[in-house]
Amino acid sequence: IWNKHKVQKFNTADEFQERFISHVEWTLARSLYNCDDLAAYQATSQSVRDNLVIDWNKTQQRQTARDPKRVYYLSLEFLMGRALDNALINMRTDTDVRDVGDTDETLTKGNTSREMIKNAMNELGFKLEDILDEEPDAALGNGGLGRLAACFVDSMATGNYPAWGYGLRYQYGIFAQKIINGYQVETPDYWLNFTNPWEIERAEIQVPINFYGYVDRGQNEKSTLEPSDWIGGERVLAVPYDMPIPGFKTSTVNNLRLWSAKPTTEFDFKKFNNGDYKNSVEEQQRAESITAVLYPNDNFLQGKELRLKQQYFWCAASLHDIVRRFKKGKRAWSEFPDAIAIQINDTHPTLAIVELQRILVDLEKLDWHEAWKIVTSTFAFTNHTVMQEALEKWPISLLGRLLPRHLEIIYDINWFFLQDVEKKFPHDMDLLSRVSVIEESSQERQVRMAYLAIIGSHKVNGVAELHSDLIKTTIFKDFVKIYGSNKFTNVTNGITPRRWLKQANPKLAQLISETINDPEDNYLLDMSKLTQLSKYAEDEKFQKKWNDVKQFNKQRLADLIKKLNNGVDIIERDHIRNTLFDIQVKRIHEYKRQQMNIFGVIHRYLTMKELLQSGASIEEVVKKYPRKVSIFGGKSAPGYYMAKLIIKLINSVADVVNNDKEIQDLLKVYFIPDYNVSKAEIITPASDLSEHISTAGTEASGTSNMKFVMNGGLIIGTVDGANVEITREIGEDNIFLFGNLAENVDELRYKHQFHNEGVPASLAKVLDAMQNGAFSPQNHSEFMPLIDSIKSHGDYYLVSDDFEAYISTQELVDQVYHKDKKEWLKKSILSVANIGFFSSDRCIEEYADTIWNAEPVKPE
Ligand code: 26V
Repeated sequence: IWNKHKVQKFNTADEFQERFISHVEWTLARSLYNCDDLAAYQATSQSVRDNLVIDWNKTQQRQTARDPKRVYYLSLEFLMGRALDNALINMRTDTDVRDVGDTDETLTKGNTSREMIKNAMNELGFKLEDILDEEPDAALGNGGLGRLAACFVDSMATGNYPAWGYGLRYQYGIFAQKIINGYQVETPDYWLNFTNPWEIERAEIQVPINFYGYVDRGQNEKSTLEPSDWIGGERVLAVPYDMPIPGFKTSTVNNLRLWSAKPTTEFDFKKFNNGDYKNSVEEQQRAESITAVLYPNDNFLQGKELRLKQQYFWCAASLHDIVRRFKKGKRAWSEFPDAIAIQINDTHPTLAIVELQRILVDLEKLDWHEAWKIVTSTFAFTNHTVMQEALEKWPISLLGRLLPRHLEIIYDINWFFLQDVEKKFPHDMDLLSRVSVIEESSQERQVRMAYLAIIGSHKVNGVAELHSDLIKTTIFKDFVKIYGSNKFTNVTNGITPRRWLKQANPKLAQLISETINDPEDNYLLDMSKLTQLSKYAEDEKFQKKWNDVKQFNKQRLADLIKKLNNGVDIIERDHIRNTLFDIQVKRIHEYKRQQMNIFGVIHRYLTMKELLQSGASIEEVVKKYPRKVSIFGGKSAPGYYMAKLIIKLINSVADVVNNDKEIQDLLKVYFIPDYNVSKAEIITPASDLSEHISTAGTEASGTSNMKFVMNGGLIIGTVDGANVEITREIGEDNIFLFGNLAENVDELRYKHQFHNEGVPASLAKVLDAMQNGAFSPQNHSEFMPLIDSIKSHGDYYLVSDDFEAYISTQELVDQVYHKDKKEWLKKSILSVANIGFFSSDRCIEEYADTIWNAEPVKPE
């Protein structure tokens, strides 16, 4: 009977329409006559989700049956963006796709379900593009780290790995950014407002999570190493919401499990009996605050209790889930690391290490050392930053109050670790205090989460070669001495070419598949196929097609900017073709040096003005400074004063430059408000040039650099993060590198501290103009903090050391772009041809082979 009534996928345009209408009428309880774009988006998503759920169930059954080693990717952030278009690209139908009007003879072969649905929607009176635009971004992340996790789940599904992501279902994602009078204003991102068709609530699963309370060691004073009872003081429930993650060209659909907090149905009877009904309910309601909001800091730590609560809530719920699944297999505990690999995305999930040790010792009664061996063989840790201010530390008092038993366990882990160190390096008290998990030097003792993560893992990796080398010689140097260097490794980041090429840049994807004769888009699974483009790099006909795609994408971005700019064009239509689009979009941070970029813009503006005032004609000016638009975008942490001031400066410069009649269309500046994943899909394909200009040694990898190159943009950048490997892959002729090297940064900073050498003339000119109120006529001192940070506070990010090289490299860019279009196009084509290495598929394979020891489970 079950077989007779088996649910089925829609496979044809006709079946899709039928499914769509039934969702409009049943799921949404509306009629076709009352179906706007939002409802159509929801009904389409529900329909597509139906197909995915069928494969999701099959995938999970297959994995249970074959019982392979499973991978769990723990990340506090998953910056997913929109799901529908991606699902349409990835979704598998059960039979060949039958499009609108197809006959047996014209039947479309292969996976063209996106086209089929587009046409089917058309027949129903909807435009797919408009429908897609109704979807809010799932913006459960800050920046690179969160987007990396999203690319990874895509690649893990595509590679058929039995892998789940675990995270939190924040009710509010990263704030929406408004720009008001040039200032960033944060507004809440209530993304679940119209319900989320991509999530499946598993209300039947409720994991109780405890906080506070005390440890009960029974009658006799036993050692903390013996099983102990933790009597929790506050209890909340963790409920999972699952999001299907479809792979590309495979029926594997993996799971992203996000936890949401809700009150227990237990009730404080004491309060209730005292007649305090209202308060006892209110206290329960507070449970929900745990998953209410994503912390909007990037690379910056604020030791907030609620953040630690989020971390434990999520680690405990995920570990409970993982252990429950393991126990169903009835295997010995010693086999746990053969069955499970857990990757922790930065130190945010480090409590999971402690929680597993607690489960094994306190609840499962394993011997301490036996348990610890299991724990350390299971976990691996990825570091994403060397910035001191981002390294997580938690005060002992806070951790001990919230998680009293976990603090004991941390002390014991540290005790055994330090004993091992003492054995290896006797009497080196300095070393012991340097590597201790407990930092004693600050006024309050703190737990150093990165050290705990290293000690509790069998592998530690950085995210680009330069970064992985750097952590071995700086922040984790002592641990290399203790463990040897094999424990430390590199896995260079990657990005998914499905979203960042096929979805974001359909025109380029089509040109590529035509050119390399790959109508089925297999190159998206094997990006080395792109090297076939090299032979067309100097082919004029091909260059023209390539250029046309870029023009189309620049026009698309110009349209978006016009919409955001109250319907006013920034660049005249006719000029888009010969205007260089220079883009820097990423979180606003002093280390990423958006300030250097805008100083460069000011420098260009002032020099152009000087030329004009000395009698030069527009034509003469254009020769030296061809048309250019400088586009910025990105969010600042709400409490990051300097970053917010940089945003204001960009907008103030835009005001002056864009309204300067004399300058005409030669130079424009625009700050795109509320930069997010769906905007990035429009912005990235439109760049001629993008900026990745962090102080050498500060940007661990960067991933937008890869996205821009994959879309045919050239890079101006420093010798930092993945720029180094991008250069190696695409060739140094095809990238504009400049600036000091990481190895010289310490020396330069030292120099600034003790010898005031002043700033180069080119930069002085810029800072003087700012100081004279050129961009803040109402308040001449508005931008003083930015000036002072360079002139008086040691120029920590070394803007003055790199500025002249930056300016002259920009001038080189201008010359190549405007004098030799063919040369430019050649560089662009060769860049795309050789960017294959940066597919996140390669990256996941490296993790699987060298860290997880996990194999794909292929659908038959
Ligand atoms: C750290 C913290 C500290 C506590 C408060 C909130 C918070 C939020 C995020 C972070 C993560 C900082 C590390 C990070 O995002 N690193 C970025 O990781 C990217 C992916 O590996 C990499 O491309 C970027 O270069 C790196 O900055």
